[in-house]
Amino acid sequence: MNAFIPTPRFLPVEQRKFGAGWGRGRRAPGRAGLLCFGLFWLVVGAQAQPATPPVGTPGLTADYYRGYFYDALGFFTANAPAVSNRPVEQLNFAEAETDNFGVGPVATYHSPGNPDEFSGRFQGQLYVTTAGPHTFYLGSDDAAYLFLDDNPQPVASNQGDTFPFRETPGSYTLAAGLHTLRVLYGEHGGSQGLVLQYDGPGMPKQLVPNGVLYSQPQGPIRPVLTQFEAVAHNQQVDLSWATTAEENSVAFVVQKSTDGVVFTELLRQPGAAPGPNSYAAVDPNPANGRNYYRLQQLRSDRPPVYSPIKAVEIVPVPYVVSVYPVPNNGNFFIQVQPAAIQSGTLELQDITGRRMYRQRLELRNGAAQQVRPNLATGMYILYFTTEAGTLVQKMLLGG
Ligand SMILES: [Ca+2]
Ligand SMILES: [Ca+2]
Repeated sequence: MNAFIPTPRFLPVEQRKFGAGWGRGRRAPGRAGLLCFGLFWLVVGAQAQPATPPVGTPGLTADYYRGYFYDALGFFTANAPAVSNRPVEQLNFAEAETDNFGVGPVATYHSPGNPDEFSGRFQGQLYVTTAGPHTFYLGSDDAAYLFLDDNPQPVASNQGDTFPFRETPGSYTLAAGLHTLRVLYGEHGGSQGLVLQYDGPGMPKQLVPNGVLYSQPQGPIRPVLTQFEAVAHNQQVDLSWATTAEENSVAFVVQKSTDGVVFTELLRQPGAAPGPNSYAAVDPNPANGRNYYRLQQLRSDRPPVYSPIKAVEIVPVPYVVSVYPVPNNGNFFIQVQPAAIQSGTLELQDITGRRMYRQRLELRNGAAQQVRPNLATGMYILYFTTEAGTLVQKMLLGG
């Protein structure tokens, strides 16, 4: 926790000019202008409106096949799947000796909880919220191949069937927007697993979340979440997100974490169908160091959908009290960092320890405050006390 901020606070925007809050702006088709919601500014531009494509369905679809594919990619077109178009939220089949894929008798050899010799094809589209280099981490037992954008070269692959669960990274630079994604996989014998993680601009390594996966393998769709950003600003974190479509959207919950694993609710904002919408919020009290944020969309038609996790570094500001100028004409300035310290008490004693002057100072977000004690020229002892501590120093007034 930031020791200089006494209590966490989340006040609606209108209650506190620089406090926490949330806001939403709605883009109306064909309108241009500037909308302002207190802290939150949204510039909207006129856009051509093409025929409306359907709202994307989160997750991927899986086709499961009898038999092991032995790294022959033509296996998936030469054979008919035994199970088609099964919804899969994300590729998170941790290695196990149980039937973690739920394939049952699709496996050539299966006893309850021990399937061997099956293959799988997982397809859909990946929405990239922030353009730039990404690294995909393909973990599998046995072989697996990841393809993006229908490129015949895999971004990452684990070939063969002689290794235990193995993770292979592959780098790929992606434009913002939708990209086709296909993973080909097979389990020969023993345990089996398949996990797809990634990292990218502002994103720590994480499971590819269901909020950026869409189960339609091709064709135009309207993605739900198109942007989620968390940016450090004056020891606070500015959060913003945008949607193009919001059917069945009950609420957005901003969740935060200091370890990237355990998330707690920071605030929630009702969703607003049909979209598009833009939202913004502020975390006024992030911890020093790394803070993680993600968005949970609560929906009336299905389990929650999650955004990618964004990481923000808060660099602590050292406690500094500046008293100047030296020499002075009897008046002087006090300035305090970090700016979150809002007030302090000044006392001037003469050299015998008698209190000669006392004043409470409002520090106004780090701005220098002038002090006019109107005392005789001479040496004094200055005491300045804030929530962060007490400064004691000799001070020559009017010297
Ligand atoms: Ca097995
Ligand atoms: Ca295996």
